[in-house]
Amino acid sequence: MGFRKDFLWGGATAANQCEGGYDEGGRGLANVDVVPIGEDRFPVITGQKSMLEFDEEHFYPAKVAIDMYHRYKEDIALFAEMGFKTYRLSIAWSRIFPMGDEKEPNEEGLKFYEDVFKECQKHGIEPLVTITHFDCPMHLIKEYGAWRSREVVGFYENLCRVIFNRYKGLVKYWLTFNEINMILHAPFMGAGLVFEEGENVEQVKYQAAHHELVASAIATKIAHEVDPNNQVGCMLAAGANYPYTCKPEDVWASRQADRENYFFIDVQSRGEYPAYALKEMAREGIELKMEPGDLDLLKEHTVDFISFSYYSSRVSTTDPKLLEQTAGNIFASVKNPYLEASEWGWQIDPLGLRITMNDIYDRYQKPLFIVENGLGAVDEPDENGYVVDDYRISYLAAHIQAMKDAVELDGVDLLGYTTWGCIDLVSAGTGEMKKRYGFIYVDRDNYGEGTLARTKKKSFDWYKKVIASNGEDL
Ligand code: P53
Repeated sequence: MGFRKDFLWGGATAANQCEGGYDEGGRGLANVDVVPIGEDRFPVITGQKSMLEFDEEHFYPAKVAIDMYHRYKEDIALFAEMGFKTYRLSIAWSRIFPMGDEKEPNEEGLKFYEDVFKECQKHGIEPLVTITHFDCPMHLIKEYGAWRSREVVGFYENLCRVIFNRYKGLVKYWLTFNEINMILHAPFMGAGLVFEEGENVEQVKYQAAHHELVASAIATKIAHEVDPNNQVGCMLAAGANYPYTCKPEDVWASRQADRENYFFIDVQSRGEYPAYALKEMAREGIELKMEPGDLDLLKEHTVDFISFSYYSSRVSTTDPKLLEQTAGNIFASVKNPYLEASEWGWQIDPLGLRITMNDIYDRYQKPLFIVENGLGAVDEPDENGYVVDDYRISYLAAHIQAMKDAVELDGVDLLGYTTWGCIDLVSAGTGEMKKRYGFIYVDRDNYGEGTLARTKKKSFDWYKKVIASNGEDL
C-alpha cells in the first residue's frame, strides 16, 4: 500500500525565477525578464499595461534571480542530499533560440542544460522538464505578436525537435506548457500576449490557446517519434471551485469556473474541443482559425499523463456583493469562511487537493503528477541563520497526507510529487523574494541585497525523512 515504489519525490523550479544570467551565454530577452516587482507587476502580467523594455524606475528580479545559472551544481547536490528522485526545471527558450525564429540553435544554451541534466544524472535524479514555463522570446512578441501568430507554432516545433534530439537519454519526462490555462488569467506573463486598443481580447486569447494546443500535440508527436520512452504531460493550474452556497446558481457558477480551466486539458488529454467550449465560443463570437489537419493532430497526439499545480481550492458565487471583493487576484475567488489563509491570502485546503485529484482522475483516467504545491511564507532566520519553518512542514505534511488518501483510499494513480520552489526563488505573481517556498534558504531580498548564500531550513531534514520513508513518516 501507499505510494508506488518508484514514486518520483522531488522539487520544482522555473528558469526565469531562479537562473538569472539573463544576458549570459548568448541568451535573448523574454517577456518574463521585463516584468518588474511592485505595483506595475499585476497590470503588466495581466496585459492591462504594456512594458516590453527595461526602464530606470523599476527593479527586475529575474535578471539575477537566485543566480542558479552559476550555482546549479551546489543546488542540485543539496537536492540530492534530500533524496530527490526527480527535479522539475524549465528550459529558457531564449537560451536555445535567443530570438525565437533562428534556423540554428545557440550551442552555449544547449550545452548549459546538457550540463545541468548530466549533473542530475550523476546524482541519480530524473529531470522533469517544462519546455515553456511562461517564457516567450521578446523578438517573437514584437515581430509576430507571440502566440497569437500561427508562425510561433513552427518556432516552438523547432525548439522541441532540437531539445528532444539533444537530450535523448538524459530526459524522459516533459511538460509542454506550464499552467496552460494561465493564458486566460495572465496573458502577458503566460503567453507574451499584448493587446491593441479595442480588440476582442477573448478572441485573441482563444486563438493563441489554439496555437498552444496544436503546438503541444506536435511536441507530443515528435517526443514519441524521437524516443518512444518519452513521457509527455500537460500542466494545469488546478484547484477545485466550490459553490459558495448550495443555491443552484452558485453550483452552476462553480462548474463553469472549473470548465474554463479544464477546457485546455480536455483538448490535450481527450483530443477534442469539448462541446461546452464550442457552444460558448460561438455565443461569444469567437471564431478559431484552424489549419487543415489541426483537429487530427489534437486527436492523435494526446498526452501520456496529467500534471498540475495545486495551492488552494477556489470558491464561486453569483452574489454581486461577494464578487466585488474578488478583484486583484490572478484567480478570482471568494473567501472561504472555513479555511485559514497564507500571509498572501492563499487559502489552505489539504482536502481540496484530494478533491481536485479525484476530479481530474475521474475526468481523464490517466496517471497524475503533482508538479507544484507549497506554502509561500515569510521566513525569519534566527541568529545562526537557521529557519524553523514549522508552518511549511505542517502545510506540506497535510497535503501529502491528503494525496496519500487519494492514492490509498480512492485509487488515484499518482506518478510523483514535486514541491514548488524547493529552493527559495522569485515569486511569479508578485516578483518578491520574501514570498519563500523553499527547503533551502537563499540570502537575497526583494531588491537584490544579500550574499545569495544557501542555508538548509528545518524543513530540509523533514522532507529528507519523508522521501526516505516513501511518504510514511510525515
Ligand atoms: P507565486 C497564481 C495562481 C496559481 C499558480 O506562485 C500560479 C500563480 C502565479 O502567481 O503560478 C504558479 O510565485 C507558477 C509558478 C509560481 C507558483 O505558482 O506567485 O507555475 O511559476 O511561482 C507560485 O507565489
